[in-house]
Amino acid sequence: MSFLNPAIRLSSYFLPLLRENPAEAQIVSHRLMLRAGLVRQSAAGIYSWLPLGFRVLKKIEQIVREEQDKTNCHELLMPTLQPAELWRESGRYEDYGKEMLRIRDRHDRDMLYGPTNEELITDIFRQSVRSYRDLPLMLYHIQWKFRDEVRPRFGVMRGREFLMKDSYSFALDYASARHCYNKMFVAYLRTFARMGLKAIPMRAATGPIGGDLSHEFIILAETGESEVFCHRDLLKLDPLSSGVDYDRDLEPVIAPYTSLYAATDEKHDAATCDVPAEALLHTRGIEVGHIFYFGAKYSAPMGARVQGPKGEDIAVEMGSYGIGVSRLVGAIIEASHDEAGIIWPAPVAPFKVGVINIKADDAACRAAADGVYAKLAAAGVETIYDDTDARAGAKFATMDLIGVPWQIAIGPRGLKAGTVELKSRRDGRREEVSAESALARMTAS
Ligand code: 5CA
Repeated sequence: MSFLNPAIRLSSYFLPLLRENPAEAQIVSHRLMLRAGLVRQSAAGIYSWLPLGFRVLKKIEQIVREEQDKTNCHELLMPTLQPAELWRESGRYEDYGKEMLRIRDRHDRDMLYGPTNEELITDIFRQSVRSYRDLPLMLYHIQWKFRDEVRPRFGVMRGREFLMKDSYSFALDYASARHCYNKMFVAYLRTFARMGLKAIPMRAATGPIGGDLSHEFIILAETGESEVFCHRDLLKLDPLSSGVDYDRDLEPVIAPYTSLYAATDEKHDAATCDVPAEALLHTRGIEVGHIFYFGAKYSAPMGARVQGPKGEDIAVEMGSYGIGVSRLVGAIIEASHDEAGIIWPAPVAPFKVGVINIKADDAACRAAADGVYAKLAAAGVETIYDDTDARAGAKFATMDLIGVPWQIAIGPRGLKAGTVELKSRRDGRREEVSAESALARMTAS
């Protein structure tokens, strides 16, 4: 069930489409996001999410949330603005450099727009958790971040303001911390697979987050910003082929992934790469997630300590785990489009069905189309109904552009024969079927 308005008439919707390709867009996802009325830029790397884009963003967010919740990671919400003091405690305030947007409030206090939340969550943890009995603990939020990137580009792919899901784990010892890491590893595989993406976990550099163990989750794409090396067989694995029990040892679950070579260019080492030339993929990709284990990097300087079973004082072992929620919208389009527009995978599609009245000025067609729309709406099928008086060709082009998985077109010829046209956006297949059978198909799953 979705909380999004299930049924929309295009005549009263806000869907500002662009007929021409916007000059500023260098990659297809950016072009299509602007053309299909998903986003509008308000400043370099900062975007408003228009109604259609907002729906997709919320769908992605919900899949991310469901898979996090299954790992027993708990959702909270931290603010976007953070006090500089916390970052002085960890030593990152100066280190973070120009990417951090620094703000001074009216009392001359140094603040910042959070680029990530390790310090803030560690502060929340240390105020309340004192005993090993409360560990392990995993918390996450889905919140806007700001990084003053030197070169924001490719639309929402490399934005300055962007939506991230970030989780944080607190554990008593290394083994428990690794279990948290493995949980997130598996949850990420499942999350991206549910969106129709093949995300490959790769050994990666840790950058300003720190630590010495991290994996980036990468979607292969020529337009991606990361250069990657990996074994072809990784593409054959299906994370959804079996269920998962997060309380069990997860090493056997991640082994099929970690035992095959996969590394981003910073970690790639031709000397240790054991992949035969014909099985090695050397290509580019989009980083949609990144998980880190960094031990006591924040807990030690910030005093996030608990009492162990023998009364000893222990700095907790931490990890953090990010997903680029807004970047995923672009990444999914890069992976799924054609020359006519976006092809949404069903689980993230803004609507399931587009209803088209082919002959706007025909009373019988209008009545039939209204009827189909009303039934879909009543059944709670997410539907967008093109009830405008645009030409049929323009209506089909709009539905193709916005990428709704199914189209039901109602016209005079079909009405006579007692049929509507049901089209699948993904393979372009058209079928003449009765309105009842089209409705039954759309409400079935
Ligand atoms: N604190 C850690 C994990 S919570 C962290 O910040 N990791 S990160 O830097 O790798 O970011 C997590 C994810 O956010 C990335 O994998 C990427 O998908 C997304 N992301 C990072 N920078 C941007 C950006 N400028 N625009 C859009 N998405 C971004």
